[in-house]
Amino acid sequence: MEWRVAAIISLWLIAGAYSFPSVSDSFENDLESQARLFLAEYDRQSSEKCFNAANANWNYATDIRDETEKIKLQKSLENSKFQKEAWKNITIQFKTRENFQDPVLVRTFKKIAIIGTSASALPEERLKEFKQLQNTMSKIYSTAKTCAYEDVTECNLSLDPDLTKIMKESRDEQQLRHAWKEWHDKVGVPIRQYYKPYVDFSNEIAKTNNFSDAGAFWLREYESETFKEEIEQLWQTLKPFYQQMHAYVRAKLRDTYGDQFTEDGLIPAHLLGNMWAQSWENIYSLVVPFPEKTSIDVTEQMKQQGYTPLKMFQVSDEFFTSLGLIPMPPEFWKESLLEKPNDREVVCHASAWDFCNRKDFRIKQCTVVTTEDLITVHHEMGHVQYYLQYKDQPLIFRRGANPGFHEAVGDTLALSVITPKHLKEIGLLDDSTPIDDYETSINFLLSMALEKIAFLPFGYLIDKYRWDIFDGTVEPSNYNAHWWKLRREYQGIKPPVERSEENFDAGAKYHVPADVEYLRYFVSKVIQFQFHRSLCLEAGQYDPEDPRKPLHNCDIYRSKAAGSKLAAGLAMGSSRPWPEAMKVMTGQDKMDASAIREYFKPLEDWLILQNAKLAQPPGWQKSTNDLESEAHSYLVELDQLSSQKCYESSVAEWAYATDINDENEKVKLELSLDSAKFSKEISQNVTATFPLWREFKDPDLVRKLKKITILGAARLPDDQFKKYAQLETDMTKHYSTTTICSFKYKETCNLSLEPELTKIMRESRNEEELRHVWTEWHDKSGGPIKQTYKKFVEISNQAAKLNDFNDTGALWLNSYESETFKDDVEELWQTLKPLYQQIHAYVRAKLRNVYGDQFSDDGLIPAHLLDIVVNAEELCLASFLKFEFK
Ligand code: KAW
Ligand code: ZN
Repeated sequence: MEWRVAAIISLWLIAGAYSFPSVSDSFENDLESQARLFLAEYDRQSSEKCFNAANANWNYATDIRDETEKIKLQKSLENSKFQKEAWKNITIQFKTRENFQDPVLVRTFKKIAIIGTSASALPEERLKEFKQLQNTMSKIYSTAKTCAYEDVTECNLSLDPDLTKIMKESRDEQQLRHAWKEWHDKVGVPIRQYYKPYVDFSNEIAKTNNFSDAGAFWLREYESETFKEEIEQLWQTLKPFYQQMHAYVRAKLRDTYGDQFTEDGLIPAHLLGNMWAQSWENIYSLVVPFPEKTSIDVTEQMKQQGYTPLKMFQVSDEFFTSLGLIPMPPEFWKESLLEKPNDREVVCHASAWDFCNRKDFRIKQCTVVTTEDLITVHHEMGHVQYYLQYKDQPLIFRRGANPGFHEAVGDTLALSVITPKHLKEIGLLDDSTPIDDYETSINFLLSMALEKIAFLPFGYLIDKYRWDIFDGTVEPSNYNAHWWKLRREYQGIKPPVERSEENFDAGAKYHVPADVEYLRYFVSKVIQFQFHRSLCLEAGQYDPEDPRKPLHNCDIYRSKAAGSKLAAGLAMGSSRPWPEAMKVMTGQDKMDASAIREYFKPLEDWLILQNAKLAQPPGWQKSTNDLESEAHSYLVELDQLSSQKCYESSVAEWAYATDINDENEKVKLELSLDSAKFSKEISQNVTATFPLWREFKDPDLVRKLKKITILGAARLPDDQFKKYAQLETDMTKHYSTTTICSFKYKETCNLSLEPELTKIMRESRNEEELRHVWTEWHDKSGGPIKQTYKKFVEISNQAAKLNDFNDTGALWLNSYESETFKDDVEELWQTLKPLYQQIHAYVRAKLRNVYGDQFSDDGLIPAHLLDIVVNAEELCLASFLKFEFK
């Protein structure tokens, strides 16, 4: 093989500043082995660029200055430029790469191609602009200072540790409110102006990579077309539990802060022990179920025992190695930054670093000696363990199986570390403390749920929010409103002070200005329990059949079996799609909430009971705004459905009106009953879903809803409505089918109103004939329906009353939407009456000429002389029966 390599290397393709082996013609038939050589060289050069960029980035993040920022930018651009050249080379040399036999090669190229394009998507100048923009936002976040509550002229408080400590420890509502507002105003507001340009840049890059927007670009890392739906499904499964937690915590907070804060069921965001209300373990002492029993807050113990940040990392390292995992290398201990320095600005948000040389791995964390940070230490150590496990993979596969995996490693181990059993073992809980009773378990599980379950909606909504922004669903003018819409809807929390579109509260969370995808933490929270369950089974620490070995008590400490199972999955890096790595670690190839549910089962049961006892209904009110937009969408959907129904009934009515027969009548009646049921259902739906619709701000919406809720006869109970419709049909049918006998030919008895009688009324001047026709018609058409009509009036008044009207007349008048309509019509009549009387007098005089004066002695004109047989009853009924939705 040696000569081949030599041949290729001698044929370097010089492209731009970087050189890659080029494809020689003579090797055309062996493109795949050339691809391998190419990749080896790519890996070497790429690692070097990656190292330089990481190094410069580290120097900046641990010492924020203009000088370090400049170098960081420069090295990052150099790396991008390199990736761009690599990508160009690939597209030229390996056009057929998707058809390679070796699936590893195909996967490798697919990954390089995406990374390469992302770097090269923008021209160098624009890329620089984008990176500067990202840096500007992150710097605002990392260097922000706020003013103290006690002394507003003291303005050097940082997030870490000052504000974090206040949010965690203070129980003074005013002070918490102040800290919350300071942080959100000092960080969110200045970041806001950069966010829209950032969104545009991100989308542009995504589009050049053939993704619809930056949200879709992020989701690619999960390699599943249905990932979003799977996440939603998981959330729906876990939501009831979250709502129970929420209800319980809310009730407890009322004991501390009074009920005035939570009347609407929402919890103000500043009372949950955390700046973002993302996890709630810091208010454990306010919500502890059994205060007299053991709790696992070991902060005091750690302090008493003289724990330092370094010691916390050593304890963590010892846990990892007890499983047979890889110890942190000497470079780690030498170069990591484990405490906040006080002589310079640093990026305090914790992170774990891979310097791409298989040697340097570091953590940067402004560690404080608390239980919370002990967990974070394990979290960060998990990242480094992953790095160490996959360090022998090619660079392109040195990533998590998916981003959620990377976040889950340390947390999985921490699930063992934090058990009371383990804390005893490492001397952080007094050996004599009883821990095996029910109350202690509930205390423990609640403290875990405050961290894990409370986090879920937050872990989901941050990216839901950004997906909505990236795909254009949310405009810049709605950035903050949308943030709070989701915070309210998913977390059931609200801002402690008034917010507006000046603010950009999402920007006050690290990952938003730092451009870090966040769904990974939601994924991690679910899969870490799957990992835990599998490792616990492996360690023999958990037995689903044995109540003495519940999942939440499991500690995998010192289990080499568990360690090697974990390592096997981690060592794969991203060389295979994540379900395969998951299969190796858990035997499952899907995300699944059953492990997390099982872990917390005793607590969930306890909470349901407790909330019932405390009469705490889980859930919270939605805001009028949210409800209004829901109502809008509902109406759009309804419009389609109703149009369809309306069409069907019209067809049936038409068929009947143009061919009165029993079959058509039956169909018409059925459809009208169906329509009535439908209207009733909708109306009930509206009042149930939007009980306060009358208070909506959009008048058009209120008008539509009002029309929907007035139902007319449809509001009658089904059997009554059937009767009503039958009466109405009987009457109109009788009217339409009445015939009378002829005046001249007594045996001819099939004269209909139209055309025969109408013609006679119009054309005949024979008073006797006219009188015959008039009398016959009225007797035959009107007479027999008198009883029916009486019933009809009763039932129709009953319907009117069900609609809150006095009678059918009032219901009819309602469609004129005027309180004074009756009076207005009366006034019109009074105005027109003199004219009518003039015409009346004139016509009467003329009719006397035709029929003689004896008919109008009293000034009245006999009705049969006026061609007015047709009345409007039919029309009235038709319009009365119509249901309008719009
Ligand atoms: C959390 C996680 C575990 C335990 C408790 C927790 N509480 C809250 C979280 C979620 C989240 C948060 O604080 O909101 N946690 C973090 O951000 C920890 C920091 C990190 O380790 O996840 C870090 C974030 C980061 C990403 C990219 C650039 C800079 C910082 N992620 C990494 O260091 C990392 C390392 C390897 C691969 C992927 C990410
Ligand atoms: Zn992390």
